[in-house]
Amino acid sequence: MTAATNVQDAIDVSVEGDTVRVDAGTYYPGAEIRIEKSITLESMRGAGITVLDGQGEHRLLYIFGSTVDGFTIRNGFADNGGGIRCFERSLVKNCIVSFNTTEGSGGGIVCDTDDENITVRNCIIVDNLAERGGGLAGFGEATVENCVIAENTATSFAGGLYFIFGSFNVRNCIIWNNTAPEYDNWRGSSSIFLNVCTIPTVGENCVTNDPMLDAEGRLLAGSPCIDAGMEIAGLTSDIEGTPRPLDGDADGIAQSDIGAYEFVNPLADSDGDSVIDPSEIVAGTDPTNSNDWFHITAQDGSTIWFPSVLDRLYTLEASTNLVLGGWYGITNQVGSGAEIQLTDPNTNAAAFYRVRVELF
Ligand SMILES: [Ca+2]
Ligand SMILES: [Ca+2]
Ligand SMILES: [Ca+2]
Ligand SMILES: [Ca+2]
Repeated sequence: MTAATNVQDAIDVSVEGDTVRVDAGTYYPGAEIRIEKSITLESMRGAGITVLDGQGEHRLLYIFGSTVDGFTIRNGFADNGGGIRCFERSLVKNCIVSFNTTEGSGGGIVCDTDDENITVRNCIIVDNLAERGGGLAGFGEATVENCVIAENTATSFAGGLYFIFGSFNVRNCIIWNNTAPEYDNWRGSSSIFLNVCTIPTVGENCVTNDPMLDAEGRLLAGSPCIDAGMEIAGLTSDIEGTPRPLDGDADGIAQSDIGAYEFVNPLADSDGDSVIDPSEIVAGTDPTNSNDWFHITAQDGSTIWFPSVLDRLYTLEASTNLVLGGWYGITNQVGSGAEIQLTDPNTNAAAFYRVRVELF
């Protein structure tokens, strides 16, 4: 899809169980996008480069019973839920929700349900504005997990998070540096808070020290949120798709982080397969699975085979003398997700081969 109006058109012609995929780009839908059936709306390239912009004129998403995955939702405006209004059986994940405004509740997101099956997961919710609940507000019940809710403002109370009635599960979230005349970060006494980083302290395993976030909401080295989260069934990756849990403090024990991004320690080998986490992430292998690492799978003379993933460049290199060193590039190919076969056309001299993989 390339044209903004096509997002709603594609949703309208989809049927239950479909996935509507949106290419990278900035879209100005011109009106609220409505999804009122069980489909998934997902970006192909992630929230960083796939933007829905309301230009300060309308809400971006009204969702009922559907999944939204991987968008930046910004500059929305509405009476409640400036960026997103979601109802039961909705899942919002891997989104960046920013610069949305409401004169009511929930500057970024409002959750509106009587039963606990709205989930907001791995989202960065920052710089939103409301009268109550600058970042997120909820009526009823929902789960908010591994989100960063920071730098939001409310003009009345609850700058970050506000639960109006009912009970919310809040876990592995950072609720920090929000502002309001009353209750800067959160208000919602009947909710269950587990492994949250906020002040004042609340629930179990609360972290009240500065989470040490960078401008994008990532954890900086030394953050008290690294390896301080609880493990949540089915939550096995972060906002960018980096697998969880990783051993962020390199103490030999992998544990999920609090927040939307899993911290990658430059020295850690979380799964013990002898390939460090940053190298596995570059190669596109799973740093939480010791049976998965990048390697050549077959060789026949000067031809070698190996699996590939998207957005990587694979270069076949050769050396004729391992003692004296000197590797030189033979040929390369961009990953497709399928197995790649590369051949050294010079079959005259005996050679050693290796494959270099880098982000492309
Ligand atoms: Ca650890
Ligand atoms: Ca971790
Ligand atoms: Ca490893
Ligand atoms: Ca691995």
